Amino acid sequence: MFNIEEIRAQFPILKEKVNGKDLVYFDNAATSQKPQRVIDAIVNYYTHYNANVHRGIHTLSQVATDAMEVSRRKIQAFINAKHEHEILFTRGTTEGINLVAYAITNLVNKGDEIIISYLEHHSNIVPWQLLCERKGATLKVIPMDENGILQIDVLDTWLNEKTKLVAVNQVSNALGVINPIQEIIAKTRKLSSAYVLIDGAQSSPHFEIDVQKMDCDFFAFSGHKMYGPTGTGVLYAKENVLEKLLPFHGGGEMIDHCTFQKTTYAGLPFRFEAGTPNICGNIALGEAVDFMQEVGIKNIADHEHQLLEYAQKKLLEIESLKVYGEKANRAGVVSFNLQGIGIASDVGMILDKLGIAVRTGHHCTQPIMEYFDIAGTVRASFAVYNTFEEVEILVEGVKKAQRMLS
Ligand code: C6P
Repeated sequence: MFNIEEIRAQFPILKEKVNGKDLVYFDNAATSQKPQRVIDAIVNYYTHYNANVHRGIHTLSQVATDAMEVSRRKIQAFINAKHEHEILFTRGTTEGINLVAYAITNLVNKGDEIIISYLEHHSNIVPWQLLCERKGATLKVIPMDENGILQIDVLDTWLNEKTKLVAVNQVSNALGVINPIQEIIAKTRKLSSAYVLIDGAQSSPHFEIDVQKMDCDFFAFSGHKMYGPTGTGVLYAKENVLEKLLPFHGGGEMIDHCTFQKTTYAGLPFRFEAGTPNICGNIALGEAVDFMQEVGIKNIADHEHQLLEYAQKKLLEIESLKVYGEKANRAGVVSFNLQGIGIASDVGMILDKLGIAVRTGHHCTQPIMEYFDIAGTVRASFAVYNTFEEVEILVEGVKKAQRMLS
């Protein structure tokens, strides 16, 4: 049974006061709050078994190694990957995408094409621009309409033997639009031999993820947006694809044998995990996955969907308020502006005084803002612990901002 009070009781930060008011945290797309069990996992690691992993014969090192590898298997199950060595620990989505953009360097040639979409976060734009510059390849961008819906028909003519990679997000962080990734993957498989990378930063906190069913080659996501610690993330990649890639970082742990003349590399996943990893973060991420599984991913998705619908309905009752992507199928995010009144950050600052945390600005998606000819939006993003009462506080806060800025 889904009991919101029991869930909220697990998040100590929700008892904080901000500017003398109860905290209302609607900046979950930036980073979510952490349940006590995740915080405890961090404290427990440093209190009882802090040691480096995969290196020591001593007991603590083995305990830490086992705990981190248990976490890798939890994540494998969470996204239904076939093999645990297809789970690479990263610092977050950004690092996962950069890893792929570097590691496929030798598979991309002059004149090849990489396709992304208009709805991408800068993390899924810039690494591909850098790759295109290095290799003389071309970047193509799937257009969108005024509802933030991708016009994927272009793929019917764009996909061919020159296409090396298609990289799109499952959910847009700026608008919350859910993209038709199954159709994009199906078209890509039918018309090209390109790899497909899915940026799952904004879907993994909200949806059930099944990478085998999805049939993507890469799926990158951030642990800190799904109740895990900052500095954690995961890159899933198919085993047969990983085998073809260049290592990203060189260093300890990723070698088989190292001489001054030549180095041979370790097996998967360690070839792609050079250096001491974020051991305690990776362990605590496993705890976050347990939290989500115990609440139930479907329960999380249903609750957040209801919050989103309610927030949109109430916000749209405010005169001159525009929701971006209003008509699109969305998850987790409502992005809006009070048209003709102040700028997004003015609204955000007034909300902050009321204890309400939202993000304002371009959300690292400047092309989307340029499309709508705006500097930014006010973005409220939801997590499992948010309530309908909090949505009402937000709506009253926006009305107050409107009065103050008119
Ligand atoms: N979006 C937001 O407030 P990192 O920072 O590596 O954990 O995630 C990058 C990233 C990549 N793709 C998408 C779709 C994202 O939303 C993000 C992070 C945050 O919207 C911080 S800019």
